[in-house]
Amino acid sequence: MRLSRYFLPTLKETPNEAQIPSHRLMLRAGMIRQEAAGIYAWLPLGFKVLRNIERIVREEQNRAGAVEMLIPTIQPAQLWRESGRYEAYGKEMLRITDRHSREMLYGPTNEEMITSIFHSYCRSYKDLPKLLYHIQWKFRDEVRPRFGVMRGREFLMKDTYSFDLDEAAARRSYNRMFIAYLNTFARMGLQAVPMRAETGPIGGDLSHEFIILAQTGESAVFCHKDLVDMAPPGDVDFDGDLQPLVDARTALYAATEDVHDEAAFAAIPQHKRLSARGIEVGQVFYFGTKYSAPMGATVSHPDGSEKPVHMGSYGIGVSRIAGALIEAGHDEDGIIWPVQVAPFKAGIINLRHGDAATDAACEQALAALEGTGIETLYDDSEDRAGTKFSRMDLIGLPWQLIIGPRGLKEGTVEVKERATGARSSLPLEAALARLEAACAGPA
Ligand code: 5CA
Repeated sequence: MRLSRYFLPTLKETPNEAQIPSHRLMLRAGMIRQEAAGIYAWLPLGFKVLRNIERIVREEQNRAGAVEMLIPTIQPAQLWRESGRYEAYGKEMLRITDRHSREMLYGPTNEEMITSIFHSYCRSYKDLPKLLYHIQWKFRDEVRPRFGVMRGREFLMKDTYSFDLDEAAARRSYNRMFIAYLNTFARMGLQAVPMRAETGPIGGDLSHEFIILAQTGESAVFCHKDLVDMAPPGDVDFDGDLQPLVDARTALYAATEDVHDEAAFAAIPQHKRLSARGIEVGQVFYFGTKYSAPMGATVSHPDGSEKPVHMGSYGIGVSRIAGALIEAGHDEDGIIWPVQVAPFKAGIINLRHGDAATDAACEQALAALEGTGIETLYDDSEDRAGTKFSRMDLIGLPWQLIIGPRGLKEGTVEVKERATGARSSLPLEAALARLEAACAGPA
């Protein structure tokens, strides 16, 4: 992609409404634009990141045995009256009236609708278990939308719902998601710690939040330090017994502020106690029959009895992760994307636009990189070198290829790794091979 054709409206000034680095950098790097409080347009660079996050989330859901579908954003209020949540949800719910005066709402979550869909088709233990998900926009009229996409009013969520015969089976579904979440966040280069959490308006008595430690996080959290260095489960058999893997993580103390137990925390050896702030990137819930009982979503058991199906729900804040990744990866010059989610894996800087040899070498590099599937942004603008350097650092592409007449005379170009700032001069062919090797491998 040539910058001259792209749409990358970067800002020189730091917008003063932004209080945390990720919000500032997303605005400055031309990733998002605020359209109303807590509502953002995703500009091309931001949208690419969002799609990359979504792809990793989807692949890991599919690997864990969940099945993707898509349900609407607008729902009839009637469904929520059946579960008893219509009034209970309060002002956070955006209520809409259509031309026929029918009460509708913009879904803040989807337990009711998925329960209704499930029950229209599945009536027997033979239909179980089911694990269904979608990736869809939500709306919550938050009291204090802030920190950009971290706490938006409109935001993109992956929500999965499990349907099982009884509590024991429902816990197996819970475990699947628990393990899938650890792998999902690890693939994005994030270390997420599962912590016991409050269930809030979703309900139930078993819940974990997945927390990324960050000074700017909204939640106060407390945990055993060993959890922070634990390796992700990796390639596991999702049909096997996942309980030991879950137990290894839940045996150590970890809780969010709302359910924090001072005495249990004090029992951890002092040097292993971690009291920190964190960003909640996902949450899993087991709530049994909270929705299925009032909504009459029963299934027949092998003994002929009819009982409400046992359910859980499992959310990931897809759009919030874009911000969380920046909180976890930036420096004073800008964003530092991990290769797996980077909007482009490489950027080419042309140091002398109009110089025939430099232009030709840049074109050759662009064709070669894109030919091997490495998405590349070529800064072919007439801006001065300093502007190009700072823009490329700001948008945080993992690799930069810097090409100019002086180097070319000596037969070299420069490769810069954004994360470390390390630069090396080498012939173009060798530089391309280096980038191909660095960007290859499992994304
Ligand atoms: N139905 C359940 C699970 S599917 C549910 O709604 N869970 S939730 O309320 O915890 O939301 C799931 C995830 O969405 C959260 O972990 C968080 O990462 C993200 N999220 C929640 N509210 C917002 C918000 N206002 N802005 C951005 N992301 C949000």
